[in-house]
Amino acid sequence: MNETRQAVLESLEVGPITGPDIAAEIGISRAAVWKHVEALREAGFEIDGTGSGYVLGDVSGYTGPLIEYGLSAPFSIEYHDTLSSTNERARELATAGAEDVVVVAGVQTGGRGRLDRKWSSPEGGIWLSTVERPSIPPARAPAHTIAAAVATTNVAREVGVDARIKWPNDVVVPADTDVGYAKLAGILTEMEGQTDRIEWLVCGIGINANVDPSSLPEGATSIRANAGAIDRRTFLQRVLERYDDARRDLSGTIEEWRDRTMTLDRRVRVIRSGEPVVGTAVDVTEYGGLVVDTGTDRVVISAGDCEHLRPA
Ligand code: BT5
Repeated sequence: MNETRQAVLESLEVGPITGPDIAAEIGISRAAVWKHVEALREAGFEIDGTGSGYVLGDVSGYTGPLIEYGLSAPFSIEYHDTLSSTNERARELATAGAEDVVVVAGVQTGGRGRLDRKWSSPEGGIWLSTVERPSIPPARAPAHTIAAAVATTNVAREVGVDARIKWPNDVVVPADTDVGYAKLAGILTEMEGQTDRIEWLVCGIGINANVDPSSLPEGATSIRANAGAIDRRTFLQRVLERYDDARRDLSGTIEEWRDRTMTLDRRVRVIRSGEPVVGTAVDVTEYGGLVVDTGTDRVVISAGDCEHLRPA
C-alpha cells in the first residue's frame, strides 16, 4: 500500500474524521482523500460515511490489503480469488527475484501435494505460499517445513484444536481411525539453489479452515469440524507471524516441534528413495531429518512418506 493511502488509513483508525480534516492532517487535497477512501473500500475496507465523518468498520474481509493490515510480519500479500496453485505462482515470483511475498488464494484449482499428488483446495480453506531467499544451505530447507508445521499447530491450538505434527509435513488431529489421526494441514516446501546456498525457497501451506470434511479426501479434517468456524484473515496473520518467528530461530523451533509431534517414540515405516525403513522414530535433527532406530542402526531420513505403525 502506498504511503499516502497508509496515512489516510491511519487517520481513519482514530475516526470519525471528516474528509477535510484528513486532507489537512496529511497535506493532500480533499479530492485526493476521497480517491484514497474509494480505493480502500475497493480493497475491502468497510468505511462508513457518517454525519460526523468517516468511520472505519469491519476489517475482517479476506483480501490482500486486509491481510496485510495489522500483520506483524514483514510479508507483502498477493491475493487471488482463484489460482491453479499458490506454489506455482510463488515459484514464478521467486524466479523473477521476489522476496518475502506471500501468495494467497481463495480457491486452488490445481493444488499440489508432494510427488505431484493432488491437494483439495475448496473455498473456506487457507491456501498460501511464501517466497523467501534465506541464507541457508539446501540441506537446511526441511527446517522451514518444520517451522511451518510448528506455526500452524500453535495457531490451531490457540483456537482450540488438538493439533499435533506428523513428520515431515502433516498437521493432524488424533482420531479414532485405523491410522489414528486425521489431516488438518499439509506443507509443500520447494526450492532452487546450488550445493552451498539456496537461491529461493517457497513454503506452501494448506490449512483446512472453514471447510466441510465431506468435501475433502477421506482421512481429512478441518478447523471448523473441530473448533467451529474461524476468521481466516486473523488466523492467517497469526500463522505468518509465528512462521516468521520460527524461521528466524530454526534451532528453537526444533525444540517446539519435539514437544508437539506424535511421531517420536513411535514405530514407523518411512519410504526413502523407494525403500522402506522400519524402526522407532527417536529424534529429529536440526535440519529437520527424522532419526529412526532400526534395532541395528540409527538412520537419518531427510525426506519421505512416513507411516505410523502399531507397536510391535
Ligand atoms: C501435502 O502433500 O500434504 C502438501 C500439501 C500442500 C498444499 C499447499 S496449499 C498451498 C500450496 N499450493 C499448492 O499447490 N500446494 C501447497 P502430501 O503429504 O503429498 O499429501 C497429499 C495427500 O493428502 C493427497 O494424496 C491426499 O490423500 C491428501 N489430501 C489432499 N487434499 C487434502 C486436504 N485438503 N486435506 C487433507 N488431506 C488432503
